[in-house]
Amino acid sequence: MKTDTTACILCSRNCGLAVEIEDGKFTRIKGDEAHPLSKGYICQKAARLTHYQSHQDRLKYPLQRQADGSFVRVSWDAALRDIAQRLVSLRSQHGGSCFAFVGGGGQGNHLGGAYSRQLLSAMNSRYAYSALGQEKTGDFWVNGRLFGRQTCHTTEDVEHAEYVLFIGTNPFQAHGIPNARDTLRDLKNDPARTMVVIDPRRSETAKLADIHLQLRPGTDAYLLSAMLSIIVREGLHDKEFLAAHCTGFAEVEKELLAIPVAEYAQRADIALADVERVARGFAAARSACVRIDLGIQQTLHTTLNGYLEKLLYLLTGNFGKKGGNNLHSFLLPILGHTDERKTVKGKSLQRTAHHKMHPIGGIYPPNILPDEILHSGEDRVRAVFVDSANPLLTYADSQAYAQAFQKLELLVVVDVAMTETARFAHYILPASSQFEKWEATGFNLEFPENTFHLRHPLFPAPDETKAEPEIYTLLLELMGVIPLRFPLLERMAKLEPKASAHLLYMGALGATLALHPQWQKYAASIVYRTLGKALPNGAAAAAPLLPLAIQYATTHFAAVRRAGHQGNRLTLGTALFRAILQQRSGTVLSIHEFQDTWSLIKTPDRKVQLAIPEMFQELRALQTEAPPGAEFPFILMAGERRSYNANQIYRDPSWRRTDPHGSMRMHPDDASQLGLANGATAVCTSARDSIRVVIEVDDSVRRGMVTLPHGYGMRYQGSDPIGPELNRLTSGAHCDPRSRTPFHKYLPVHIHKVPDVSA
Ligand SMILES: Nc1nc2c(c(=O)[nH]1)N[C@H]1C(S)=C(S)[C@@H](COP(=O)(O)OP(=O)(O)OC[C@H]3O[C@@H](n4cnc5c(=O)[nH]c(N)nc54)[C@H](O)[C@@H]3O)O[C@H]1N2
Ligand SMILES: Nc1nc2c(c(=O)[nH]1)N[C@H]1C(S)=C(S)[C@@H](COP(=O)(O)OP(=O)(O)OC[C@H]3O[C@@H](n4cnc5c(=O)[nH]c(N)nc54)[C@H](O)[C@@H]3O)O[C@H]1N2
Ligand code: SF4
Ligand SMILES: [Mo]
Repeated sequence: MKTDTTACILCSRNCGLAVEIEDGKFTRIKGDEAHPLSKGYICQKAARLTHYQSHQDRLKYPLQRQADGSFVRVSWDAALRDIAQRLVSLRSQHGGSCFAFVGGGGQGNHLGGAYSRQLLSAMNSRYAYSALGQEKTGDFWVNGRLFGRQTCHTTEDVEHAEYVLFIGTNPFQAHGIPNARDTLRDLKNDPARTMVVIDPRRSETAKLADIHLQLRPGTDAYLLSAMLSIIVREGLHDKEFLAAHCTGFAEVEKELLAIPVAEYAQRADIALADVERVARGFAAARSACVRIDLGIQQTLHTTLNGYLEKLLYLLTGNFGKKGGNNLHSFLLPILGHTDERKTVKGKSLQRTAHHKMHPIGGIYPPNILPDEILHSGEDRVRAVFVDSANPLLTYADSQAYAQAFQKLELLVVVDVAMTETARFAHYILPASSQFEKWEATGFNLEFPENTFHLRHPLFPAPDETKAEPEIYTLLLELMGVIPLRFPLLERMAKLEPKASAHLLYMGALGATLALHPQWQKYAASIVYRTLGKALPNGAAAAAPLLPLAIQYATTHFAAVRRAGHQGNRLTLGTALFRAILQQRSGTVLSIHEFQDTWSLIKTPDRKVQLAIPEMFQELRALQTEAPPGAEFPFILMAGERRSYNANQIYRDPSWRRTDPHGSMRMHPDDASQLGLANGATAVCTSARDSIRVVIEVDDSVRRGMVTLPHGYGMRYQGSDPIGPELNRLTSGAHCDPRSRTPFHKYLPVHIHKVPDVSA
């Protein structure tokens, strides 16, 4: 038996874990007290990680699909050579935009993304599609306008705020905030602090709240704009803050004063007095912050919701301060900046061939990908790599995805498991699990103290599995975009790092890339093959963290020093890199001061640009928007976070202690009207398709609203789908027109009782 440390890979919190291992298996999993952020905290899902590490769907060998749909085992060499050759030939025949990359990292594995991203460069394509493009890109778009860059991402100081507003998020189940259940309990138990939840369901979080505004689904834009209007009408905005740190307030104020507050409160089905109470309470608090998630990001007015939510803390001066919302630093560059109005060297950003859609934060929206493959134009997408994602179950419109993936000339899936998506692939490449390789998450979203956890392998990589850094580097070599050897860099890498502080290596790397600028995009694989080989304990995959740590330490010099790392302007980054390599429970990267928010902002004058004309237009359009029609009697929240779902990461259904069917929650009055009792089977029909569901009568949902969990529908060991195949019901077109993120939380449906066969 050995004990070791690692982190949970099931959600963006990546809590530190202390594990016991025997015979190559986890025998005990608990929170790691030494983890600088989670400090021993975990939720019920982490203790079941054995179900991720070892299960019957794990892939062992590269597989190639045969004409009859079956798969045969092939060698890595044969698979990668054929893939490389087909990619090169597609690129020369059709140009790089025939290639798209999907995924590139789940909840805990972003180190591989530094390598897989290089394949887009090798293909001369920008088409990076990922799950972020179906939830967060509307938010990133707004950040770009307000703060100057889409990489300016905000966090919320829930632990210290006097007044906390949770809008469209259920942290008790979904987490997303530090040590969620402890943090929520602290909030609840402190009479001096107020917790408000805006959610159409009396969620587990709402049950702990001081105030719950149980609004009508999809009406957040009405409710939030009414709150903002009350704030400016009553002069509750922070005039000093606005004058010092923002531009454009006068224009925003004019728009907000035009809002018919009482009418909008009614539209959201919230008593005006309650709207006023929350608006006034939030504005008056000494510190207040807003935490949001899918409840406003995957429903009507996605992008506008993101704007209004941010105006709440900006107009009240709760930005750049303790207990407010703040910008934060990133170590791994998981987001880019792609302003659709700008041109690069006279050309506008690469828009897609069919939908003419631009990327946001460097990411294209999965809602459009099937059309980009299926259209008949010469410039359609013909080859796709899927890595760390299961789009056949998780992206809108499963049928369209199935049809599109069948049409591809080349589909390669890199995964640890035989997934629903992998079944469509020409090649399936088996990845080592996240406990069998060096890994890390780029979800370092904290401020003022930010952390990073480089995880070391706990188990040897089994069978023929390989880690992504090796897979993608081999591919680049076979495609001929990088050479096999870098003699100078290899020599420099071997120098004792303590004496040279890696600086000689970095100098040689800089010189090599200056001499061969065409290799710059492949720096990750180059440092992996050279510096990587010289790193202790086989940590080659971590090599790209050296240049990233240097960059981080240069940008956040004082904050990195404040976290206890020692060095001067030249050596601090290499010291940070060594700390990351050595500290097995995670490293505090930086400790900022709240006023540093103003150095993280990227507008030329370091002021927040409050006025966004496109958002004013959407705000005005609310006034004339028709209320929803009556053809579909129910609004389905398609994708709820519960105790026993974790995206598509666990496949073996025996991990669940409850809710084996992933049942549909329905209000008792609705259930009795339809003649449905607990456990009854019903058919749920959207404009797209129908699925069978099992009913769970539950008075936490509003009347007219039903919910189904996200993260079911797997065919474990080739079984029938287990639980709802949710995205058979959704469609690509049901989405925000600006960001193209789906309205999964607002899916109009019919529900019918399945006639009792025995009757
Ligand atoms: N247990 C578990 N935890 C997870 C995951 C998981 O699969 N399982 N997945 C992780 C991932 S990838 C993500 S992105 C996060 C998502 O985390 P959350 O967004 O917090 O979780 P959801 O349950 O999808 O939705 C949040 C809430 O939105 C509410 N809602 C629905 N419609 C509306 C509306 O119109 N307005 C408002 N204001 N609220 C609405 C729902 O009732 C629900 O309580 O969770 C992460 N954590
Ligand atoms: N209708 C509806 N659809 C939704 C949602 C919803 O609420 N409603 N939620 C959406 C959200 S917010 C998200 S984030 C997405 C999530 O959906 P996806 O982006 O598809 O991600 P996961 O479900 O996490 O799937 C992760 C895949 O990575 C594989 N994997 C695990 N470890 C490794 C590894 O080390 N290497 C490789 N190569 N693969 C690995 C797993 O086996 C799994 O197949 O789903 C979205 N889909
Ligand atoms: S699922 Fe999320 S909150 Fe729960 S232990 Fe894992 S990382 Fe922590
Ligand atoms: Mo997500």
